[in-house]
Amino acid sequence: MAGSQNGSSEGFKIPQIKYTKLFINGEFVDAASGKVFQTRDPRTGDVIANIAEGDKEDVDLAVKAAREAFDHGPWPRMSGYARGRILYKFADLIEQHIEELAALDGVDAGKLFEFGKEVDIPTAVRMLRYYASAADKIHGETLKLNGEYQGYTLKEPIGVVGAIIPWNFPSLIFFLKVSPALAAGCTVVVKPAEQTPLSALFYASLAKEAGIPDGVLNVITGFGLMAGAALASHMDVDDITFTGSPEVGRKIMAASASSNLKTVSLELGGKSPVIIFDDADVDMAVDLARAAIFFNKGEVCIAGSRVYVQEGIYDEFVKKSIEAAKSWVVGDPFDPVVNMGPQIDKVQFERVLKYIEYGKNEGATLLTGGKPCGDKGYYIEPTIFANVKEDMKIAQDEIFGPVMSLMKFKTIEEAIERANSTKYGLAAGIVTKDLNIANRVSRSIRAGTIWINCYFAVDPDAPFGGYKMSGFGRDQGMNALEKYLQVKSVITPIYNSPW
Ligand code: TXE
Repeated sequence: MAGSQNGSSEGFKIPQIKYTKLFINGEFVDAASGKVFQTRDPRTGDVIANIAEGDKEDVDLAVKAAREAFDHGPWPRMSGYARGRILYKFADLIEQHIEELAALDGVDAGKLFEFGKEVDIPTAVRMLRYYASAADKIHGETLKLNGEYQGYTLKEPIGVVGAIIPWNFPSLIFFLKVSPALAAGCTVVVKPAEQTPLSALFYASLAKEAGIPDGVLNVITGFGLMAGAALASHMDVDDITFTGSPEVGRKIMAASASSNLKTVSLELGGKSPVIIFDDADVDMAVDLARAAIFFNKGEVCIAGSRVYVQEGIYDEFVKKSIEAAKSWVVGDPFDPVVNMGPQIDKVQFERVLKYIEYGKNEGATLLTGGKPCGDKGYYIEPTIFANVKEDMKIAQDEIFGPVMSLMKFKTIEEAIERANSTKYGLAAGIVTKDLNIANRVSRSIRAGTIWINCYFAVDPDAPFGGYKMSGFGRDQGMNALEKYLQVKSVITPIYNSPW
């Protein structure tokens, strides 16, 4: 194992933790109960900081501030251009603090520091600028209508948005949700995951510095069962946008149904197939498949966790994939030679190891990995199973860890059928030089994103979301802006009023 697991990597100083309190109405405040919880470093399991534990009472205060800012404040009323300028400033400030932010996600989530600095947070910044530039381009339609009337539609911000986000991309998913909502003119209450509160609080302070008015962006740190549930069932929240597990997704829908029928959009993970055809360049396919599952320690909703390889290249692919997995360096995420840090916490670490046991017990062949590594922290070896059958748990459930399930197929029809044989439909990868195969397969896979000869090509302009139980609604692209807008029809007589 490369890299040190002892606190900071050589020469790297973990930043001081400046923000640990709830952010309500433009101020950092203690939880009403005075309670705190601990956020931990997955490299060691040690406590990083005590964080205010928000509860129903704090959610009520944050929603009240967001409601007031929406109903009476300047944010939804100012021009889209003015909102966009403030969001651009917000983006500039994030760039000025990029090292510190990448370090916070590194220590809180075990994410690669270099990747955070070079890709993850820059993508979050792009997301913010993408929607900043859209804020003054929100248009309705002109309606000719029949008879004596004509009309137009107005797009209006939906109101107070609750954003409940997970821990695997604390920065990117924060901005995936917050950027379009703010650009639309909404006010927002964010509930970050309890595992990763640090960067979200930092973003709250930068939002204030950028000039986002008080009450427009609030952050309530705390647990899902308390703070998250209170947000989902709040009578004054107009919309909930959620990324997380299907189990919690169901609870959020139920909370909406039994409260005020707020709109809901859900991104609930996946079990995405990567389908590699005989004509593929094997070395390229091995590289792609390795990154598709082991990137971010497999804690990625779009991880390519099922790899289908056509029989002609299967044996070569297997041999090379074992070598590739063995050369994927596990260690301290602050060490630049490292490819993969620790799993987020003890719960996920044990969950992944449990799935590895299921794989062995259900008769899959463990080709490489399968064990924890290091003497502390939550590190797991890059793991590959072969001879995986569709009905095994490791082929059906989202493991959310560095575990690849390899399967052999003969025909295109078989690949399509097997690729579609899970309850999920978030993403898929296809590797082939044959355009006809690529076209046919991409139209036959029931998933929200298809990558042909690439993977993880995420762009703010490409709508992102799931089919089937991967959820509904889209993040990214103009589709996401629409989620946070209401459409109002305004109708008027052309000549004389009938009344
Ligand atoms: O998710 P949860 P967990 C999947 C992945 C992972 C599994 C469990 O397979 O192994 O889910 O992870 C908040 N009301 N994904 O337990 O619980 C919670 O505080 C309202 C896929 O961490 O869904 C956090 O902020 N909110 C995924 C957020 O929901 C509640 C990313 C996600 O946590 C709540 C993460 C409740 N009752 C996990 N309970 C993806 N799609 O990328 C919890 N929360």
